[in-house]
Amino acid sequence: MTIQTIETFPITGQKPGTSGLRKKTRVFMEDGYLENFVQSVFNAIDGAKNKTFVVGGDGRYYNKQAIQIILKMAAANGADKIIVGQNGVVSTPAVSHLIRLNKTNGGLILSASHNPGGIDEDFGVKFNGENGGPATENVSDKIYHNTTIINQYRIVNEEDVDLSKIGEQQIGDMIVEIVDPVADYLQLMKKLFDFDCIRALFASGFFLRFDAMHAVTGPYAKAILEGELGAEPGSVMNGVPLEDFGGGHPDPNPVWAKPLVDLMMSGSAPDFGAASDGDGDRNMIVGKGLYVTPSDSLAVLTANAHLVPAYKEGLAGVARSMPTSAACDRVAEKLGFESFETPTGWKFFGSLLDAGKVTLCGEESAGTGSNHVREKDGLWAVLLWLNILGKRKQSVVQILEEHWREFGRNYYSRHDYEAVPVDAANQLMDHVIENLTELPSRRFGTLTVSRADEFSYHDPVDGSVSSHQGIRIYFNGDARAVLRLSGTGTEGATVRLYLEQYVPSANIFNLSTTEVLKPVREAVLELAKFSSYLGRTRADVIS
Ligand code: VG1
Ligand code: CO
Repeated sequence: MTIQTIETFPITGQKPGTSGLRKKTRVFMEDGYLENFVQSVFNAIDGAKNKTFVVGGDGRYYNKQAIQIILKMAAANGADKIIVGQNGVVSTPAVSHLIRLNKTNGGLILSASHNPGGIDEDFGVKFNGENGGPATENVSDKIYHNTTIINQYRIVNEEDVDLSKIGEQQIGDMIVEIVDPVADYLQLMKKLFDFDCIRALFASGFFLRFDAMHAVTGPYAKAILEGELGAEPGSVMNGVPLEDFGGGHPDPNPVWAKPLVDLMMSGSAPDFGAASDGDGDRNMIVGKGLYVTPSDSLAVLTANAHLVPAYKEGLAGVARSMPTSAACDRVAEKLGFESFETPTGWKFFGSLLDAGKVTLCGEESAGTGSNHVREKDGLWAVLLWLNILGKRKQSVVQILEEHWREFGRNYYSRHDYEAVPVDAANQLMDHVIENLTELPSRRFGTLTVSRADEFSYHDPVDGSVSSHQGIRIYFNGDARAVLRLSGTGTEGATVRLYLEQYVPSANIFNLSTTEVLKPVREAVLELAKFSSYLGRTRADVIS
């Protein structure tokens, strides 16, 4: 085995404080770009010598080539063993599980999640630590620092590994173990859920449609839903992972999963519709004629998880990202456990999960998860819903109606303004931040501001503080608007506007979400001067 040490230059593009890198695929294909990031990761954890890692990706364009590079670099850096999913395809939650199950030193995930794939689209890589979750802020900061000073990386000059062949191969002294990406994950799901109950549900004539969006969950959904649980063959649509996801954005929301949502709103709707994203960590849930917002889904799961074997003792607590609606807080309050509000991103949940403070977590962007892994998990959420439906023997609509009758309803919507010039987006945010202290008691349309701040999070476990995590504006009458800039886009800036209005025990079919949210939308558009900074008030994607 010949180890080469290649001279290189620092790379740009990683956002400080993030455990990963997301860029155009062609940038990743430039000489040394991926290599510099991977070497920076190894350097950040005191090297790879005698360590074991998991490597897998969502199957997008450049996945396989990137894996070969990582394997050769791991060998050159002295790693003992790398566990790789067959053909290099492993969902993010399954990587998290493999890291934990095999007690490895972490894992590298190749994905740009919900961003489109292809040579002219996006690629990404992120590092997860030994708890299976996104690297801690400390490690992320080191990775970032390393990318700015790197001057060499190590790689071996060896043949490619055959990623299609299950079993052990070797690069020099390093073992490469190719595993079935679904098998261990399936075993975990069997432990958590009552598969007989879900089987009985399908046997009773219950129909489901799962849209894998040509992304990583296809093989998992087919094996588990159709294979193990007896859903009709064909229940999984777009089940073959494609390098460009069939040209779409593998983002499970009413815009990008429109065909599924249209089917669910039609006369021939099956009983249950669900979709997952590029790397399989998110989920969208749709009932017959009813789109379930991710915030409501988290609240319903929080209220019903005890019906399922894994959570029968009840929950330690629940956590939601700040922009997620307060619906789950109401459930936690009633059931008598704590609820936490964290910044966007899964790493903050990891610390609460590790400390046993929460059992379930979720984000408004359709990420839901629990203490079974340290990532959000799309298929897990679908199975949890199915198990609850099987137990309660009610439809999604009935369950939501009962939920809202009991807890009231948090009407909710997210409006994304995409590919905005970076300067314009920053000016809009800065303008609101500069005026925050003057906002309370000011009136915008029919609403009066009661409180406004910039969200800052104090981690109750490790005491770390994360500031500037988005703007919260509360209005009298239980309304809230949140403004933040996306950290995952690769073109210009994306301004995310999150709208919420609580209505006690609302009759769900009498009020439209657009109507209910109109006052808060108009108030925040005026207050943040959307038309002057962005030249428009219409959002590109509403979910
Ligand atoms: C988006 C979502 C956020 C999620 C993040 C990563 O981030 O809004 O809730 O945690 O994607 O999800 P942002 O910064 O663009 O709003 V994924 O599926 O890429 O792992
Ligand atoms: Co994802």
